[in-house]
Amino acid sequence: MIDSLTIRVRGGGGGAGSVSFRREKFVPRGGPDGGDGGDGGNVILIADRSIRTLKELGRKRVFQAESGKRGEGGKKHGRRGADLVMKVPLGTEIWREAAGGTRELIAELIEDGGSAVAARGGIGGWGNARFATSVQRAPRIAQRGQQGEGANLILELKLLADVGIVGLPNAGKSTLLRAISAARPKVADYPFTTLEPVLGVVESGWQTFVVADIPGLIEGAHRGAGLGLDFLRHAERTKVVLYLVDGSSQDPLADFRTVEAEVGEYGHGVAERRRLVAVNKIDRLEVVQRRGEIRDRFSKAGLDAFLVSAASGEGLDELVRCLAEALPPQEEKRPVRAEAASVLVQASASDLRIWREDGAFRVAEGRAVAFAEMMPVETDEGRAELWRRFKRWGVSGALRRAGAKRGDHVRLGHVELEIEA
Ligand SMILES: Nc1nc2c(ncn2[C@@H]2O[C@H](COP(=O)(O)OP(=O)(O)OP(=O)(O)O)[C@@H](O)[C@H]2O)c(=O)[nH]1
Ligand SMILES: [Mg+2]
Repeated sequence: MIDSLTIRVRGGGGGAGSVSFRREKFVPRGGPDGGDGGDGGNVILIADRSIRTLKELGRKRVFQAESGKRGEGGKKHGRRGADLVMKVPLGTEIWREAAGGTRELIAELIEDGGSAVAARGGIGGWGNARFATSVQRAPRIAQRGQQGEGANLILELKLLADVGIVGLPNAGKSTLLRAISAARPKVADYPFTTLEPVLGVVESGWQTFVVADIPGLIEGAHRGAGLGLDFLRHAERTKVVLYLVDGSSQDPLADFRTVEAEVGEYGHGVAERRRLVAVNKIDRLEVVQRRGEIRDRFSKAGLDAFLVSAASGEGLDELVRCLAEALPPQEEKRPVRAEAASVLVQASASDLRIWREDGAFRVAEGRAVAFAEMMPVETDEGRAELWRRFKRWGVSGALRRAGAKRGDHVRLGHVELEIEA
């Protein structure tokens, strides 16, 4: 069974750089001292063994990391935005929605503590202190912060069961799973209705766990009778085994012993799992009269049996609560904010590409695009500074070689400029 969830993630925006000048006595305007904006936080997914299903992420579907703070005067840099850390179950696959309805696998978190950056925060903008030169001593420009990366993610998890329901055919295992989860295994009044294990997610208060409805097993199953015992491998990794017996059978305790013996024959530690016993179908008339007697027989055998009806729902709340309690404790599971700053990879300058795009020249190169998007290109000073850097970085030369001349338009990310000189 696959648990799946579609969410929107966005890294925090970078903080804006500051325009500020030193204030000194008798100096009307000191040198530029505007600090840089802080980088935005990343959205990070981390695998945590205390989380069992994607349901535990809650109903929220949009996850945004904190933005970086603005730079300030006195060359004070803005604080970095906090990462938004989401805990997901072990085994979660992270897919990113791509153009044209396709999707790509970003990461598969298999180990406890393994993590992936789902969306990077934007870089903080430079303050005006960075733009001071011997020629321009009082720059009045600062960059805005870069936008955080955004993505639609599909999280997928192949579920592992926490609880396995075992019992004779027709005991009502599938009916029980239908009653306590949204799973819809087939139910019918004949043995071996269920041929493959079916998983359902059960919620009990703040706890969520996965229950497997396992096909019925009969005496001699370890020798291959009925469907055999192979499917008990699905119970090998469960933490609790629920033995379900039909209260309307001749001898419910003997039925339990039969199943117990088969589970013992199977081995692989399943018999050593924590176990709970439930007697089902207590709504049936013949069982109503025998309730006390059935309970006594089980308790004389040292078994504290739950009396339930998967059909009417009687006793199920308590059974589910006790199953949840029998599971190892789950820790805090909501997305948390972590102050731990992870290093942001700055775009490298090595991958400059230029091509024609309906009359304009499109420049693709991480640093140049980020720089242009963050510069105040609506001001003369901002544009002049941009072209000065582009000359130094070889972007202007590359444009010339690509055939771009004065008056031509150049596009970088969502910015469009005209070549002015
Ligand atoms: N009266 C009554 N009937 C029930 C109850 N639970 C299950 N049944 C009936 O018992 C029959 C068998 O139920 P299933 O849930 O298919 O039993 P199962 O244990 O999954 O059986 P297999 O898949 O064959 O192993 C069906 O006719 C159910 O309607 C109950 O609590 N009360
Ligand atoms: Mg069944």
